Amino acid sequence: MAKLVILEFPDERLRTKAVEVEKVDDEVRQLVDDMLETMYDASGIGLAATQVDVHRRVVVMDVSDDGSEPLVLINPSYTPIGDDKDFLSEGCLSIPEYYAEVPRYLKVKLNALDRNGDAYELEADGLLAHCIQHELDHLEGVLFVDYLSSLKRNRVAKKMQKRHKQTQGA
Ligand code: GNR
Ligand code: NI
Repeated sequence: MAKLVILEFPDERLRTKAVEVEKVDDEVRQLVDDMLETMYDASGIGLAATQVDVHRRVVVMDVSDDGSEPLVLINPSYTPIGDDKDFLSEGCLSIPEYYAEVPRYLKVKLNALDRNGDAYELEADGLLAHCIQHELDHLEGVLFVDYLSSLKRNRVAKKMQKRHKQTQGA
């Protein structure tokens, strides 16, 4: 297994739209394992392949308290169950140390393939529902700051650029 590098906003590569996985083979499973290792290491509850600069429709998640329930989503899609939305404070491993309330569907039905390429379906609400919508946005090149005003988004971009300069010692 290998830990992967997570791209950070406003890196333009985060805007890439991911393509469908045609076959769930060992190479895809290796990517899944590396993404799980990267997500757990960063203490995240989800990670989309886009964030590690791989533009294929692969997501890993674990919303359990103790990191014991890994979920693998290949070629995922969701449909809202009902029209209700709620706000929840979201963070993103690609936008470190920034949190904002984002509206998401309260309940969704997820369809995806697992690591064996078998299709499954699951109904989600609460944090899991938020996370599914957040991760699927990544595969489309969308970030949660896109739901904020451009004033706020630009402020966050500036803050991140400053942070990058500091961490690179420039
Ligand atoms: O770790 C994460 N926490 C989180 C909290 C609320 C809603 C979504 C998330 S996902 C995020 C990890 C991440 O950046 N996934 O893309
Ligand atoms: Ni994210």
